[in-house]
Amino acid sequence: MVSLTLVRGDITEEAVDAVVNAANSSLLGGGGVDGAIHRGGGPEILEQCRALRAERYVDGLPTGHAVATTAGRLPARWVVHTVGPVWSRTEDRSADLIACYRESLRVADELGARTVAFPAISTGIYGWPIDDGARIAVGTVSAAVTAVEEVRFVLFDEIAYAAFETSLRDARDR
Ligand code: AR6
Repeated sequence: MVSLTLVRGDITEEAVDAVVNAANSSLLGGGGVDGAIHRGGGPEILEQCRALRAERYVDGLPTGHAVATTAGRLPARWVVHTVGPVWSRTEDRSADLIACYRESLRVADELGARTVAFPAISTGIYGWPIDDGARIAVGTVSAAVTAVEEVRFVLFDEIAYAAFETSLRDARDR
């Protein structure tokens, strides 16, 4: 069973096998986690993203899918880019958010990664409420069938950290 841990901090500093990027479908960078990963990892990540766009994802990486590149100068070995759904008040897009966690772990398995760091996908610029985002993240990763041994959720602020702590407690009590 995969062990789940919580860390408060910046995901680009995690020395894990794979860090997951909350990307957008262009794969060409952005703000939040995406901006930090490209800034910290350097141009090699963007080069591989451009190649993926040219060869495999001409129309962009679809929401809920995941793909790996080098981690460039980051302490991790790989970056797994996934595209979270934009929060909608009128439409339930949680299947896409679940898919992000599952697909990222599937790609991590293909790479042979044993330790993976996730941000709280979609809960920043994409507006997903943090309590629900945390519940989906913890529920999906705890139920995953994977060779990954440790998943570290790296939370940027106290509110996100507290939301993940609550979800983890609820999952353990169940
Ligand atoms: N380390 C860990 N967590 C972080 C970091 C960091 N360095 N920076 C932000 N967070 P976001 P999204 C938290 O906006 O909502 C980009 O422009 C943040 O507080 O990075 O999936 C992409 O290109 C929040 O809780 O991702 C897309 O266009 C969580 O990470 C779009 O944003 C996710 O916030 C994706 O939006």
